[in-house]
Amino acid sequence: MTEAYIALGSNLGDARGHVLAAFDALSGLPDTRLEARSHLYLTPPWGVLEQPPFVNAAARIDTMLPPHALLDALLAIERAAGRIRDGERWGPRTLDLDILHMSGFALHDDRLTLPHPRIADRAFVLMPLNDLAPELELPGQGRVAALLAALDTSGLERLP
Ligand code: A4P
Ligand code: MG
Repeated sequence: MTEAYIALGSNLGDARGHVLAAFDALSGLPDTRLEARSHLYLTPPWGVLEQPPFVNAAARIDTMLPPHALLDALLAIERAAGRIRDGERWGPRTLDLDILHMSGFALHDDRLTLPHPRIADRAFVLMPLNDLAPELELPGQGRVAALLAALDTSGLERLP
């Protein structure tokens, strides 16, 4: 089994509902166990500012799936949630599932980069990840709690 961390995000339609449904979809993946889910956070848009706020969260799974098979499974969950890719980078989406880290894997090809290369500048990723793994050392980036401490988190709101 490989331990993996997944980032969940949505800012279209019932964003909270999309994220909660995505936790269920993760727990239904083959050869995979959903081990933990973070709190949900309401977060200001990052990158493209003219879009609705996001609901973000993180999950820890144990999986037998190799990285690219896990990516394919996550893309299928996104499609099932009605995700349409119109080519706009960082634009609004019903559901975004990114692999943040898979224990023991460092790789970079045209489909997948592990660990996810943009964790360190994103409070909306680090805040929920810190719920699950403050001591996690992300190869090449640093320890989760320390990365989070370096960012402004004033705009993030933990949802009940
Ligand atoms: N890909 C490569 N590495 C990975 C990985 N580790 N995990 C490839 C998942 N996918 C990976 O993804 C495009 C392709 O990246 C995938 O098909 C896969 O082959 P995408 O999600 O469509 O990418 P994108 O959105 O166009 O760009 P990017 O940089 O991945 O954007 P993000 O990171 O998805 O950011 N603000 C807030 N507050 N909360 C958010 O959740 N999200 C975004 C989108 C922008 N602003 C946000 C949020
Ligand atoms: Mg993505």
